[in-house]
Amino acid sequence: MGMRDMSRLIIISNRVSATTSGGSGSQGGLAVALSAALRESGGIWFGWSGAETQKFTGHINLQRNVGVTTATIDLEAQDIDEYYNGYANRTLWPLFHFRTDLAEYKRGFAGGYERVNARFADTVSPLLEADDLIWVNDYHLMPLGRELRQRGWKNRIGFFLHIPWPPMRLLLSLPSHRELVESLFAYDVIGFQTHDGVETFLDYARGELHADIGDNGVVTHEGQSVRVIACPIGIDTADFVISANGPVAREVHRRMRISANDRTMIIGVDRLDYSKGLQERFLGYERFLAAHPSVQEDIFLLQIAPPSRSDVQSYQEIRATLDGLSGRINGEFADAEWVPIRYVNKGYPREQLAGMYRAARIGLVTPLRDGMNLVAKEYVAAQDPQNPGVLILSRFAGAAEQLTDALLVNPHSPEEIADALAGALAMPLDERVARWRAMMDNIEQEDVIWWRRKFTDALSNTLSN
Ligand code: GDG
Repeated sequence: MGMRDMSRLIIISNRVSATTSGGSGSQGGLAVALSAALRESGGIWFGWSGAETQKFTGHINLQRNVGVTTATIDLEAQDIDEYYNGYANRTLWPLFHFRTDLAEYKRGFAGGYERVNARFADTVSPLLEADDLIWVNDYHLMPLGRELRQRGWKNRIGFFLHIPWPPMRLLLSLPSHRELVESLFAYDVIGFQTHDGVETFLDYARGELHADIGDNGVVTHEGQSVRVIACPIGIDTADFVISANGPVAREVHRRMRISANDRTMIIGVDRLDYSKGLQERFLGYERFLAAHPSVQEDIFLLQIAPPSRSDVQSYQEIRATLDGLSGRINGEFADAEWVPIRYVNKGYPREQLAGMYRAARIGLVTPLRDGMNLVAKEYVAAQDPQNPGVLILSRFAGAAEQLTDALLVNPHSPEEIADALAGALAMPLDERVARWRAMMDNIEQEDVIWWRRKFTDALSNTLSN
């Protein structure tokens, strides 16, 4: 049992969150989830500081904040370019989100990815002890388990993928797909967000590697076995409910109500990323406005979209597209006292966000592909149980496997989004409460602590490679 056998937990991810108290700024889902997970368990969180150094030295910056020890390294400009902006965010991210049109395949990127994974293994090794449980996170670090094995580590090492696993035929377009997938067999456990992720991985293991698929998700390839599990990430639900009822959230809620002027608010909150379906969301909302002239001025959409990965061209392009589209829709429908879309390119502290979720009658979450999507869960957790709002959720978010009582839509269809908006606005209180309760049951049970336990239990219960 993970925590009970007193093994230290070592979490390794690309970035280590600066604040581990969930305090401020716009932390990504991974950061929020891992700080909550580490708070109870002790151990170390290792990763890149986010800073650039002239020459890579492997110097480790150790810090203790709020019960969590973090260990960070700085990377060189070329590392950041090839590993982070390159292979991670211009090759793997688009490919794993089914965007082969945006994926760039450059040997320099692949080389930088290998180099930085080796650097991670070299620098984390002195911090490791023989019975640590090692938990590697996300697509930036897939070969890290193999690198650690090559340095002699016999620990139990697990890998969790936060993003979708792509269908075999898409993955085949990656020049080094086989080497990348084979490197995963260095792990003892691989966790995916969804059953769909597990099945898609097994398709590749069967179809391309001719691996042996045994009981209990154990896959064997060339003498190496790895256990594959579905382990959906959750939020720190109790903490989020407290935030949503706290003084900051209440004040934001009150101010939002005044500024809404009795209008019904729809909310979207996403990193500015092409996978989040923002363009399709705006078009679906536009379709709704055009089809329902009489309710137009009774509603508005607040879209919060803090920019991310702005060094990558496709992110500059999606930003320009959304600037144009929101401007066009606002120009077309607005009048002197109302704009249909409040489009905001900045982040808010978590407590304020909780108040905004609560002030919104509809949560509109329409990614084209998403590993999980924590915003959907946060929106539900923030609602007033007596008068909850409605979640509209993409079928292609991992969260749709659990939140089956959301209004599920195909985000590619503006008509489906428009219909769901009409259905949500008309939904009677008893149906809203029933759907919310069913979703909240799941979000309470399968929270971030459940996720951590499920993964670390699976890892500590395997025999090491
Ligand atoms: C990846 C996977 C998976 C956003 N704006 C603000 C803000 N946020 C927070 C949200 C939420 C997080 O960022 C975003 O998490 P998501 O899950 O929605 O999406 P990704 O960043 O793409 O995360 C995803 C996740 O990893 C975890 O496994 O679910 O599928 O893509 O927590 O609240 N937070 C604050 N201000 C903002 O303006 N404070």
